Amino acid sequence: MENIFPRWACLSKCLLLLVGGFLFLVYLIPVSGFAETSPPISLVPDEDGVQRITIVMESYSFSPNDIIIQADTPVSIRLENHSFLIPHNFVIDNPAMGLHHEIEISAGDSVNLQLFLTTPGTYTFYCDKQFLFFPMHRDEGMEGHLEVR
Ligand SMILES: [Cu+2]
Repeated sequence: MENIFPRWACLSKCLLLLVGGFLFLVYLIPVSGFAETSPPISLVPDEDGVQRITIVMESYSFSPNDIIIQADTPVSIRLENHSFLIPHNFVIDNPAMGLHHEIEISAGDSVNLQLFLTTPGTYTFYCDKQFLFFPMHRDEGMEGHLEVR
């Protein structure tokens, strides 16, 4: 009678190696975005009165992540996820201002967000994605600020 267990043991080791290698490549190598802060960018409205900005999302950063906008002026934010395989989101949450957006952006995808902020102040945005036991993306550096003046 043939013993099938040694073959199964080999297969499970190969699987473990594949999954481990995948996690290592995707989650542990791209840590370059950690705690980096880009210089603040001041938005100027286009001819149609809309302030426009593109924010690039990578593992694990928003670029730019410090954006100064004008109050009482529409803002159009294009969110581009440049990550390989990793989904991100854009969360901006300020209940006192009635402001809450949580937008999912798949890897390689982009989404447009329209905002109209009337109250000056600093609004924090972040990505709250988390995979298994790994840290939340926000804690890896995916956090930024909209400063409304
Ligand atoms: Cu993320």
